[in-house]
Formats: sequence, structure tokens, C-alpha cells
Amino acid sequence: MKSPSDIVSVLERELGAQAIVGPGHERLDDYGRDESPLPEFYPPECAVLVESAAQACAVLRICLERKVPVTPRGAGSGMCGGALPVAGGVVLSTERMQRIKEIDPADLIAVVEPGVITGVLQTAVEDQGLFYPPDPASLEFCSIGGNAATNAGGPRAFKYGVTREYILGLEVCLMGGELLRCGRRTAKGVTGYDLVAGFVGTEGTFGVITELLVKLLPKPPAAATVLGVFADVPTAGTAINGLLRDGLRPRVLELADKASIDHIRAKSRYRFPANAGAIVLIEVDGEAESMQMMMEKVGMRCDELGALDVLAATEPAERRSVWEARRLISPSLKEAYRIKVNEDICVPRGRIVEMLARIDRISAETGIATAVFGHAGDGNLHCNLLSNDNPDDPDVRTRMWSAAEQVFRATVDLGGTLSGEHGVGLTKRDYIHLEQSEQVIEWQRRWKAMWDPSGLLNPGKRLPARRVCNE
Ligand code: 2HG
Ligand code: ZN
Repeated sequence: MKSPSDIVSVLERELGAQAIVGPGHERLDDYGRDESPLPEFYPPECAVLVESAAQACAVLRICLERKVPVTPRGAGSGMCGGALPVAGGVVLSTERMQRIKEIDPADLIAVVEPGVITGVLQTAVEDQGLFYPPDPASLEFCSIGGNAATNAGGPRAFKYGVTREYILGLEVCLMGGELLRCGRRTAKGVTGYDLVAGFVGTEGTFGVITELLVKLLPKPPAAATVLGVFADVPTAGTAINGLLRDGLRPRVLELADKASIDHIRAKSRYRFPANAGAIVLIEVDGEAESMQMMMEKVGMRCDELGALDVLAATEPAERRSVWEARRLISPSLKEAYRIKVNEDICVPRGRIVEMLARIDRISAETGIATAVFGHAGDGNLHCNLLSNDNPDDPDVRTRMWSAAEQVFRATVDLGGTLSGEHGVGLTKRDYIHLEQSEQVIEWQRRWKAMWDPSGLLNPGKRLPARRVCNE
């Protein structure tokens, strides 16, 4: 590998000093961190803030020529360490690529650069009566390129699906500097292998996304939100199953346990009953006339099961205050604990209540506090392991991660998967053998090697090192 100053000065010469956050720059450290629960910090030699596909290709060409590792980065909101430059080298950030190039209401598509903030895209298309459904909780600061890289989900995934279902076309810079455009603008298309689907969710290990062609829908005319408060998780689980059996197709079906509620009680505008042990948040959308009927159906089902309270909201301001309670959970936990290991496991819907019971057992046995909430409609639970011990103490970390491993094992035991929406990155890389066979992992290694034979693009992510690891 060349000396640090060498790669920094070559990139500076090629792209100009304004594109480089180099040694000594106060912002350089920011590129060594993300939102993952890792205390480590991985300073890169420099970050390059590209403004075009041509610049991204130049970075990937230079890094391959000089054998320097390069780590792509969106907004840095990832929760699994996927954008951390663990091998040093260069961080290639797309944060400056923020143009919405086209919104076409006839074709129901938008063409965007990867640095566009997801919430900004949503507002822009909604202003034209259109709808981009994927809504990760971080939508006010995460970017669409990062969403595609992780195949992000969100509450509305229950009805509308995850990011992959909305990416029709991609422009991708490959390691070495080749530019690839793939996909289509049409609603349908089955010509050739689906490279677009293959790129989505690869966390920047196959290439760097520099443009996305996304699918839009007409904006639903109305939406309504209902919050059902129950005494415990099993009753909330029965309510969820009942609602689905009633044939209701909400766009959102969220659940939160008592620990999650207790952390937002004091902050939320909604006053939770003292004995609240679980909440279910349901959101429906469709024609304005049908909202009242759907809300009544949901309210009746909740009442039948002895809900402690049911709050129905149709006005945007009321709906915002219900959502505020849900969105407060993750930041409140982060504020209250020095360590928040959040695992976004996903189990078959019928096993949710059992999974929560298993998590309670793991918490009792390990003495580690937990809070569980998330996208119950998809079986996608955010199991947070919480502690106020010293995060730098290796014993504390071993204890936290061995509890996480128990959660993973229980998940797989119930037929689930390790990550429903946050990705694998660095934090889950060494656990995927719990779920996938060595054969499956090996085929993924070959796939990665096809796009990046040098192994220099986002090294150390997604796949465990080769070993006999099948259990
Ligand atoms: C959410 O749904 C996010 O709020 C964050 O995916 C989850 O902090 C978490 O565990
Ligand atoms: Zn989530």
C-alpha cells in the first residue's frame, strides 16, 4: 500500500482540494463513525466528497491502481457499521450528490442522485400527488443511496414492501472505474438477469451507486392512525392476529413492549395509561370515505380484547403526535443508555409473541435490560440490549455480544433471520453462519469476487472470513 499522503495528494490533484476531507481536517473523524453500536472508531486516510459519477469512477480507478481500500458512504446513518472504513484508506461519500433530476407523473418514476435525503424525495413527489412509500425511521437524515445499499425497510413496508421493490434502474461505478447502467424505466421488464435487484442490499461491496431510477405510486388520498394500548404483549399479539384475520390490510402494524413505552412516557404528548404493557400502532390508507369504517373496525377489535385505551387520529396533526411517540423510542433509548445494541431480527409473524418471551428470558438470565419494538406486521423486531456499563470495557462488550448471539440463535430457532432491514455490515458479519450454510456463504463470496476481484471495495463487510463455520 502507498503512503497515506500519496493517495491523498493523487486524489487532490485529480478531483481538486475542495473534494477532499484530508488529514488534520476537523471533519475527518466523522467518516470513521456511523450509527452502529460499536465503540471503535476507524479513521480513514481521507474522505472524498464526489459530485458526479465521473468523479466516483476516478476515485475507484485510482484506488484500484494504488491498491488502496475504499469504503462507500451515504449519510452515515447505518446501524451495522456498513460504511466504516475498517481497513483505512479512502471513504467515498455521495453526500454532495443531492439532485432530484426528474419526477415524471406519467411514467410514475423519479431519477435521483444517491445523496438525496429520503424525506426530501418523499415531500417532492407528494407535492405532485405522488408517493414514495419506503419510510425508514431515519428518513429525515438518511439518503436514498444508502437506503438502496442496505435495502432499507420502515413501518410502511408491511403494505408497500422495502426499498428494492422501488428501484427500477441504477447507475453504478465499479471498482477500477467502469460505469454500469442497468435496469429499466418501464413498470414491467424481465429481459436478462436482474442486476438491479442484485446490487440493492449489497452495502457498497459490489459498486458505488451514483444514480437511481425509482418507482412511484399515486399518493393515497387519505390515511388514519390508531394507537391501541394493551396490558401485555400476548394480548397485543392476539389483537394483531385478529386484525389480519379480519382481512384488514393496514399500511403499518407496529408493536412496542413495556420497556419501550416506559422510556417515552415522560416525553410523549400522548399520556400512556399507568399499566400500559404493550402498544400496537395501526395505520390504514385509501379513499377518505373508507377511513372512518376502517378505524371503527380496528377500534372494535382492540376494545374486544380489553384494550386499556384506543386513540384514533385522522387529522395530520393528531397523526403526527401518535407517530411522535413511536419515533421517540429509538432516540430515547440511546439517550438513556451508554450501550444500545440494537438487533433488527425478523421472525415469522406467528412467532412474534414467542420471540418476545425468549428475549425476556435472555434478559433475565444475562441481567441485561432489553426494550423491544418494531414492525410487527413483518415480524421485524428491534431487540435492543441496553447497559450503562463502560462500553470500552472488553468484559462488558463480550457480555453484550454474547447476549446478542443468544438473541440470534433464538431467532433462527424460530425460523427467523438476523436482519430484517438494517443490514449485516460489520456487526452481524460474524454471526451469519448461525443462519446460512457455508455453501450459501461461499456462493456469496464468489459473487462478491466477480464484482470486486481485488477485494478492496468496502473490505471486511457482510461476509465472514473463510473458515469451517457451519454448525
Ligand atoms: C426504527 O424502526 C429504526 O425505529 C431504529 O429501525 C431501530 O433503534 C432501533 O433499534
Ligand atoms: Zn425499523
